[in-house]
Amino acid sequence: MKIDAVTIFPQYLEPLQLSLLGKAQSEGLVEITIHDLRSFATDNHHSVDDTPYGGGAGMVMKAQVWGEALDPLITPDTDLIILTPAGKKFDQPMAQSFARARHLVFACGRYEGIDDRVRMYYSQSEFMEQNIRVHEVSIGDYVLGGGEVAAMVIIEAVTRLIPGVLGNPESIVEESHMAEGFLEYPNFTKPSQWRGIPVPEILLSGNHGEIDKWRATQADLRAKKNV
Ligand code: 6GU
Repeated sequence: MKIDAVTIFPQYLEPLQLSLLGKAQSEGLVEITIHDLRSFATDNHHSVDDTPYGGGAGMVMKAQVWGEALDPLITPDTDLIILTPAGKKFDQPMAQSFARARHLVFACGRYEGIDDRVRMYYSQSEFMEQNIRVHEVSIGDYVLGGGEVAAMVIIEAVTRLIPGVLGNPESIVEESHMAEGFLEYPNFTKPSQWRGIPVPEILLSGNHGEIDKWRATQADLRAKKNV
């Protein structure tokens, strides 16, 4: 999978080169490229934002700059992901769907967001006909300073679903069975007593039928408690 991310803070996305993703990149499973939006600004001050039409607080990121940055990245069969708190809520089924993509482009907005004509432009039929899809995505009901951290969340959730990226594909199969709701049962490892607290006896029984039932009940209780 190819991933491009466009941001005014390229250093913010540097952790993507570490750990699991660093390894996946050196193995050629994923290729992540970070782009500095400001390098596409053409005016003397390299400005990327301006005041909103209609007035109001904050600044809006300029369509021209985004267009220059995105045009070379948006090729046939690409999913453009615009990060915005107003987007569709990211979840595990969305991660599974993005994990099947060939090419993801992340547009990390700052300030009050990106001029909406960027979304409108790349949503036009000529792009649709080239299998270019535009998604506005949020990672939850709270407001971040920008889309960078949200892009990292999505990239981590998506890339670990790509075959070969995660060491243990069994845990992925288990997760996809839980795709809806997605809350796990509690886990324990040795020792069987820790600070006076024992591991639930059923887990030591070796009765896998009963263990599966107990785990399903526990996952259910957890899901209800966290609503
Ligand atoms: Cl994608 N962006 C911003 N700025 N805030 C958010 C978000 C995205 N998702 C949740 N909050």
